[in-house]
Amino acid sequence: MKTTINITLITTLLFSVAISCKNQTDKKKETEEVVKVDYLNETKADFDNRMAWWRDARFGMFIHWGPYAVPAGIYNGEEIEGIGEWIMYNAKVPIEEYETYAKAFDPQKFDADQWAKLMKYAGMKYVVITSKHHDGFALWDSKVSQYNIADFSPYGKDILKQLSNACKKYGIKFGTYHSIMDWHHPKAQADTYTKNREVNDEDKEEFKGYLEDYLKPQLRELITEYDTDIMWFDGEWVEEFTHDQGKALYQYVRELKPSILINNRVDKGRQGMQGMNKDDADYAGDFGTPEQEILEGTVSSDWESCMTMNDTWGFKSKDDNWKSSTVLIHNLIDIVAKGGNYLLNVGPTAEGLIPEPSVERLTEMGNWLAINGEAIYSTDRLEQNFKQGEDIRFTKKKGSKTIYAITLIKPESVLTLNHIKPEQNSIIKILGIDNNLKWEFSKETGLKIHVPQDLLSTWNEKTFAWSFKITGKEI
Ligand code: FHN
Repeated sequence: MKTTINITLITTLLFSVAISCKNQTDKKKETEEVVKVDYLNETKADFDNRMAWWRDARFGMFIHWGPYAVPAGIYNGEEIEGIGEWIMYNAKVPIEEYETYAKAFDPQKFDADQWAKLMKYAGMKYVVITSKHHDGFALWDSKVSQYNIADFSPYGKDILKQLSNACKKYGIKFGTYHSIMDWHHPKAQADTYTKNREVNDEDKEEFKGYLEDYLKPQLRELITEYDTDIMWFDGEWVEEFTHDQGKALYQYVRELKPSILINNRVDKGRQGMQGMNKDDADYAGDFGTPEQEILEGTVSSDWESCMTMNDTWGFKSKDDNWKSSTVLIHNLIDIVAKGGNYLLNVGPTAEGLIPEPSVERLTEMGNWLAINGEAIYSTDRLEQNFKQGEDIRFTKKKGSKTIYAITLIKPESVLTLNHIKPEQNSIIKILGIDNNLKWEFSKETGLKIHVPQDLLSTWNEKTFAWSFKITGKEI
């Protein structure tokens, strides 16, 4: 009898413990569900903290690379107008035929370490590479689709894995460009890109399936397996994609990695190539994306100007219209003086080489930044005046009284600055030149800096710009 009572007692006890554990688990689960973070309503402090490294970085490399580098702008013996990565659309290449380019894409000369070293030397602090462009081809070993560099191409290896590892080695943040539009996927734009036909309700319904069962699982792979720091969306303009889907996509990506940065092309707010969000709704995205242009003036939100070095993002064998190093360096200075970032593109060849003209320009940008980087990195724009005339730009070192006046042309023997009042004992120098320059200031005549003739005579075609370092304040 005693034994029976004990067993009953123990069973009752275990049962009540089980019930109480279940209640706690349910409560915990319920609490967890209640705690779900709304990343679309982040505090300013959390946002500033998350954006801090990107704002300090100022300069990154954009890479457009994929099977479009194989035709390199030529189709059926003819040069196809337009940007290289759009050849599938512009030449109305049937999917099966375009897949032959993917089958031929075998970049044996690709060297991730060499690319990361070039970024480092050029002074680029982050990279954004096409994980999947509009053609739908994945540059990583995706388990979601066989249409990728590891399974579909003879190359057979994971490009993104190699590059993300190399970037880590050199301290460069790794980001991916991912197209929402997809000319290869049957539930996306595979059947419209050649016909430009009207999008109907069935297309919109199918597109939801593509988003949930294809796009999001591939994003999960990229964010969880490649430790992506930036998700740079594009192709958001397709009619099937909605503002609500954009906000949900932003939330989804942030839940996967709360610290990740996401551009404004995750949603539908972008005002075309000008790149900044309309302010007539709660559009998602951490920064605006002017494309092939620089904002005229300054704005209160974060922005990054993305540009090509020639006229195409993806490699075109016949595009030799390269911007000079002077133009590229002056673009960087102008963008940073206005409080933006510069995302400068390279379009590697099908063999895996960054074109020599790009390497030359990036090397000269690196040479300039090795001397003048302190006037670019971790700087803010001045409150009132980002420039004086057309040939002087200003930046200010974060959290200090150091101001840089950057002259884009060789200055006169007396450089007059109208908006800077130096501290009484301020030493004024040109970065990279150790001479303390003579100067005087008055409210009437402003700041006059004397540049000796022997310094002026050192200015040459590879000087590009001088940064005058001043301790003082904007007036
Ligand atoms: O259609 C794309 C284009 O191929 C390229 O990727 C640029 C660079 O951001 N974005 C779109 C054009 O606005």
